[in-house]
Amino acid sequence: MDFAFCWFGPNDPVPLQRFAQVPGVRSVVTGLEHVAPGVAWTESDIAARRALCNEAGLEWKVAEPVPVHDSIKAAGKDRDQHIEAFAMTVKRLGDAGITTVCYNFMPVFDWMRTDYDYRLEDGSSVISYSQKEFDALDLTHGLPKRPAWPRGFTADELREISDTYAGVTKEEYFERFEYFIRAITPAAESAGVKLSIHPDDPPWPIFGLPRIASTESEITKLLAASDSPSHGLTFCTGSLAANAATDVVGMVSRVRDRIHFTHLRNIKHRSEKEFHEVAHTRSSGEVDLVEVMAALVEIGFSGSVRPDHGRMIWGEQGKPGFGLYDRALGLMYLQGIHDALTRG
Ligand code: CS2
Ligand code: MN
Repeated sequence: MDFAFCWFGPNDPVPLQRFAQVPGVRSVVTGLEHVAPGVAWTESDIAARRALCNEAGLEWKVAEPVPVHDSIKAAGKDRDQHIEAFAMTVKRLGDAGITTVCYNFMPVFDWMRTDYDYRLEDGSSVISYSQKEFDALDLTHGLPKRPAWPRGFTADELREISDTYAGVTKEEYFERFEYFIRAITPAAESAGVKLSIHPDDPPWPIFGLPRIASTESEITKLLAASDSPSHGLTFCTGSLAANAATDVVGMVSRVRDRIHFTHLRNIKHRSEKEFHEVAHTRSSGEVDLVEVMAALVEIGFSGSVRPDHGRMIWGEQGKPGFGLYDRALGLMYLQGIHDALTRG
């Protein structure tokens, strides 16, 4: 297993070199956040980012996020040209030695929370989602930018989005995914790149838009859309566990070799659709990462592991969910479990 951090590029408050000082970390997960969705990443941009990683003594193994243009998700008339651009990005990443591409197929809105500074008893700050807070959002003046969103949305844009998706059923949206994955897997296979779809976060529809990667059965259906070996899953324990009905540990052995990449993090529910992030340890929350790691070892998972979201602790300021200190604590915990399980 390869233990890594994600880094949001030169604008990330955490200098890349810090990750290299965490024992056992030899690789980094990163993406070209400055390139607009739908524009093919250039060889020179990819080479420049890889050089930054190598200068810090780290290997760039997983590209994340590689955005899927909204026109592909909305089945727009120019979706084929955007699929072509995505294929070009995949090819160029493969040529540069990057072996995994993590993307998501959530319409319009990337992962979302309703509180980005929720305080725990220990005084640390985490990101939290509450359906009550979500339902109370005043959309009359649009929505301001949130972490992971490229921008905010005006009220007119929100109306346009809901018109675009009015009446689009989950089945229809699934067919759009099918169209995309079947078009893109040949390029991924010839580039030697594993595509890794990230589950919905949170794992239910927001703003009335269809979501198709929220439950184990939906993800099983998505994975069956193509039997290409390049089509697989980013096993994100926090996103999956936010739906309390999901048996996250058992799902590892059922999804098995379709797991191309893992995000191992922990959450805690306050009610059915209210949850917040917690430290990675078993006693901190509901996700038993000891059992998840044991299941990953059992299936022989050999891909990359990243600690995904952490708390903001010791007064650190940074991108909500992506502070250095608690992700480093989490990664050491995960490596400790792995070492203990594989010591024989
Ligand atoms: C995270 C995301 O939602 C999640 O579980 O993995 O924050 C992800 O890191 C971002 O969307 C970037 O890919
Ligand atoms: Mn994740």
